[in-house]
This record gives sequence, C-alpha cells and structure tokens, in this order.
Amino acid sequence: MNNSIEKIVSDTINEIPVIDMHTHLFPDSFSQLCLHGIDELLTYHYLISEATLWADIDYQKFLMLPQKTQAEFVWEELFVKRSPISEASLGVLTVLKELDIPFSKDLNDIREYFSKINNDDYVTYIMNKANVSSFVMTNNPFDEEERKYWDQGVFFSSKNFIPALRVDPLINDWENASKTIHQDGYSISEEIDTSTIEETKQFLRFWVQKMKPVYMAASLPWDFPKKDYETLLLEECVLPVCEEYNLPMSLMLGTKRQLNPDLGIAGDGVGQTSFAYLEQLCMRLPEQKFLITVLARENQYELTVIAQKFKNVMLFGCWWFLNTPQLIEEITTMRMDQLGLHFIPQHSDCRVFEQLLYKWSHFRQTFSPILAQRYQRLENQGLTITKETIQNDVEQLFQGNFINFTNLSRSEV
Ligand code: RAT
Ligand code: ZN
Repeated sequence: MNNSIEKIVSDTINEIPVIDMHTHLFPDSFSQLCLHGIDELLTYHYLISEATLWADIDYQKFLMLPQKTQAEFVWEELFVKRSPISEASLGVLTVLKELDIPFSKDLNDIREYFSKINNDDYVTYIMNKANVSSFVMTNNPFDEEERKYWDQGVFFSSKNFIPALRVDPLINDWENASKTIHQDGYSISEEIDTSTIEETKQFLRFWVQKMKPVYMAASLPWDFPKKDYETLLLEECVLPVCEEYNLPMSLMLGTKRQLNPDLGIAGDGVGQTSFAYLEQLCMRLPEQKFLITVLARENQYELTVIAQKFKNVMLFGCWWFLNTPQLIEEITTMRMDQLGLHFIPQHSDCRVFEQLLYKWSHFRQTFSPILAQRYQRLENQGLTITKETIQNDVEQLFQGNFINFTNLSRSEV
C-alpha cells in the first residue's frame, strides 16, 4: 500500500468532525440525564452484562446495589482479576488514555483523577476532543424523568445538540403509551379508532413543535410487526405526522428486548428481522424518508440491497453488538461495495459523555485502512487521488449524507 495514501486518509478521517446521528446523550442542561465520569462508564450496560458472567450473583440484587458498588464490581471482574480485552472494556482504557489518566488497579485513584478535572464546559471539551461537531439525542416524551426538563423549558447552550423524537413506546407498548397520552389531556380510548388516531397525532404534533426534532425514531423488535395495531400506529399516526413536518423516520430493527429480563437494560438480545413489511413500506411511501439500521449480522446484506433499491432509504451505523472492529470492517466493506458513498457508516449510541472518546477513535482507526485500500485500488486504475478528493468523500460520509437526507442546513450543525 502506498504509504502516503494511508497517511492522508488517516489524517483526513481524524480531522473531519463527525455528526453523531444517534446517541443517548443529553447536554448539561438536562443535569441528571447528562452522564459522565468513571462510575457511569463502568456501569454501562454493555459492561454489566459482561462482568456479571463471572460471578455467582443474583442479577436483581446486583441491579439494586448503589452505582458505586456496581462500578467496583465491574472494575474488579473485568479490569483487575483479568485482562480487559473486550471492545467495551478496551473503550474504558481508551477514555483514560485520552484524558491522560494513568491506569491503576485501584479504582479510587482513577476516581480521584476524574474528580480533579476542572472544566467549565466539559461537554464541549469532550466533543472537541472526540472531534464530534454535533450529536443527535434520543428524546422520549413517554419518559417521566426526561419530560420534566421539557416541561421546565429546557435550555440548549448550543445548536449542536439535536433533538430526535423517540416513539417506540407508542408503537411497541400501546397499553402504557395510551395512559400517558390520556393523562396529557387527549381524549383517547384503548381501542384505536379514528378519533383516538386523531388525538394521538395531536399528541405527536405537540411534541414535534416542542422538541423540533430532526427525525422521529423507533427501535422495533426482530419480529415486528406482530400485531395489526402496531402497523396501524406507525402508518396512521407516526408517519402522517412525519409527512406533515417533513421528518425522516429512523427505524432500528432487530432487538429481542428482555431476552434475559433479570438483567434489566443489559438483558436485551438480537433476532433476525424479516424485511417483507419494511420493503413494501418503502415502496408504498416513496416520499417518506427512512433512516434504517439493523442489529443482526445476518441481516446486513439484505438491508444493504434494500438501501440500494430505494432512494428514500439511508442506511446507517454498526449498531450495539455490531460495534466491534471485526464486524465494522466486514459490514462497511460490503456497504462500500454495494452503495459506494451512499450510507452513514457509524453512529455512537453513547450514553456517557466520555464514551465519545473511544467510540469515535476506535471507529476511525478501523475505518481508515478500509477506505485507504479503496483509494489504492483507484490509483491502480490510474486515478489521481488528492487530499481534496478524500476530504470530499469523508465529509460526505461523516456529515453530508445525514445533512442532505434530513434537510438540516449546514449552519444548523
Ligand atoms: O445500543 C444501545 O445502547 C441499546 O441499549 C439501545 O439503546 C439502542 O441503541 C436503542 O436506541 O434502542
Ligand atoms: Zn440507541
């Protein structure tokens, strides 16, 4: 491989800021929901499910423990008793390195370093260090805690925190969602009749106007749609409101929620999605844009082909269990083969701020040789590859595809 291409690609990938188009992060004005620090990092659900494999503990009792104690358990099992070789554990080490915190087996040493970080605008500091220009949140109007902030009139210190209206409770859990909608003063019945549909749309319009989301989003289980009313809610309530406000719909497909319910949020699994319904939805609604990601490795090829057939589909991310170097390499190579530059290669799904530091640096590291190899092949065909060519392509992947697809204006990010 031509050394200079490898270097230019890796420099460019590191230089170009990314728009992180799906996270669970909140700016500091959402105080309790803006998570950071070592105890939050260690109690990330990816690490909890890994650490609890090692000890004979009762999951439910474990999840009742104070966060500090849970963090100590994870630290002990994954970082002290053995080497932290999984992607999520390596991530913690990358965070420490990026923050110049030396590794010590004594967790209190690390806690002390974190407590000494004195930065007025820590969120911006981390975003700059991770080279993330803006991030899309997950804003859930069915979440009691989050609603408090919206009710108080939440304040965004920067336009780089972009809301997204999350609606899966509506589609996946009508029983509870209908209670919230009812409590909010809309007159709905349990049966989804015409008037309930209209009132539910009013509820959604209210939240679109309040949150000003860049898209609506739902994570749907691997066996969706299971019941008729789920597609009714999606097609008669959610998508018509998307259409009114010209919003793309983001679909994250393939979770097997609560595969092990004792593990709480760490207990979700994966199942293979059948695309028949989705394919006809994309076909029937050519004006509705869909951002789509899918969790099962076995589904990646089929989804790539769907994304090649429909202009209204933008494929994104190597999600959750797929966010490992080996799978990113495999999936991204396939996507480039079939779609060229027409996809969004990654989103972070971060829940804790400092995770931006590892999720994006690990991704950039994996992505860089994959892209460099492409340019090498182009050069072998006689094309001249300049820094500008590479910048243009990486900008497309890291920002442009998302901006264009969602109609965000460049000045908004
Ligand atoms: O990747 C994750 O962290 C999962 O727990 C889910 O939150 C998933 O990303 C989702 O948005 O449903
Ligand atoms: Zn997520």
